Amino acid sequence: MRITQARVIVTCPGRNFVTLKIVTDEGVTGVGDATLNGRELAVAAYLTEHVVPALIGRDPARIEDTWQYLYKGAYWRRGPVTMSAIAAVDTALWDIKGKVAGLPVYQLLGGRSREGVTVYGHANAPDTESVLSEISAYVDRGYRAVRVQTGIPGLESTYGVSGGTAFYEPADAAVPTENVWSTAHYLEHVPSVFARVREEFGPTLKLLHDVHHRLTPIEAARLGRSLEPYALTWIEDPVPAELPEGFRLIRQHTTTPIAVGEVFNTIWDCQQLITEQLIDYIRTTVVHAGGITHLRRIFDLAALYHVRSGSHGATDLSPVCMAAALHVDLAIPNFGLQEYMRHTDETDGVFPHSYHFADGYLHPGEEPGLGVDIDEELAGRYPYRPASLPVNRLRDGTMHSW
Ligand code: CS2
Ligand code: MG
Repeated sequence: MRITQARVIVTCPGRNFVTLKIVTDEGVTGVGDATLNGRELAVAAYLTEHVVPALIGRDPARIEDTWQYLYKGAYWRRGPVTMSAIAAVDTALWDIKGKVAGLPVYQLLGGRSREGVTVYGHANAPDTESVLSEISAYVDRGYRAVRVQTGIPGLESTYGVSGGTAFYEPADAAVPTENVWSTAHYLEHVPSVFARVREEFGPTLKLLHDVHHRLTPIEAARLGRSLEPYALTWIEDPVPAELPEGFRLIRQHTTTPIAVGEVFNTIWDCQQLITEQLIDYIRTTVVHAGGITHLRRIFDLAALYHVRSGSHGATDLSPVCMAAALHVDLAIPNFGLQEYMRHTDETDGVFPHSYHFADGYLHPGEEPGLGVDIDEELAGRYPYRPASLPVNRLRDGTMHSW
């Protein structure tokens, strides 16, 4: 079998997605997600100009060799653009391998290690009282874990709180929207949210919270300690993750578990955090961390250090990524949680898939391969629309992490 074509498909069914479709001379095709929120065309160009020409004529069965070729052969290694492009190729080749074998990909990864993939949804609302009904809606749908984000009194907007729609999409303008942030207002408010949520829902519902890179280590230590009475499953991205040593300071002060990794692209990005046990969950995902092949390496390293998976699964990761993630989630021994921000009907129409939600679990389905595809005719009806993630400033205008 040989690769004869690889199409880079950019579509915007409500938000932008980049998909790679690899075609072989025996008619078997595979798909991979290459979406990088706000930088979609950079990955599309990298694929079109620097990857696709080298794929034509290759044996699609050689997944590892192709990964090594694209990684070591690039010279300029790592980074979100390069690794998202490699991820798309890798994911599509696993899709093809499953179809050729007549097996769902999770069977190629060692088979089922659990009955289903426990997912968490996003409850978000402008204030504490209104977030309670959002949480109830997830509990009523059978979710066992819920991420909780609310507005911050005194701030016009904050991360994770949508304008009243169920689908939170932060890339809301071609030129970045400017948000304003106050750590003092945030640290003052968040503990009261979880005190109220625990009062309403009791001690066992898994609760998560995304700090979204906005604190210093000592501020994160204060937040973690203030949330200890509410036993969160994790606080996520407490600080910008460029300084692994900073997490030692957080660990010295609090037992609140930490989840990090959605912005990481390789095992080297998270190696120190894992081997020093500075985190409890690693959130790397198929589309941004080099595909199924590399993600398994990260999770295998994590398993040696009691670190569990908690893969990113926002709406800006396409159903192709979600499908691939579920096959990995089902098979690995150290699965923790899978984020699942449901896509819109428009998006689901472009990406028909076999994964489905039942009794609090997502199931990838039993179709050979990944169980997902792209309807290229329908995708063609949704042209790309420039959209950037916001930027964040402090009240005095100082640039801050968004
Ligand atoms: C967030 C994301 O889902 C999460 O945990 O961090 O919504 C993130 O902000 C977006 O994926 C960025 O595109
Ligand atoms: Mg996050």
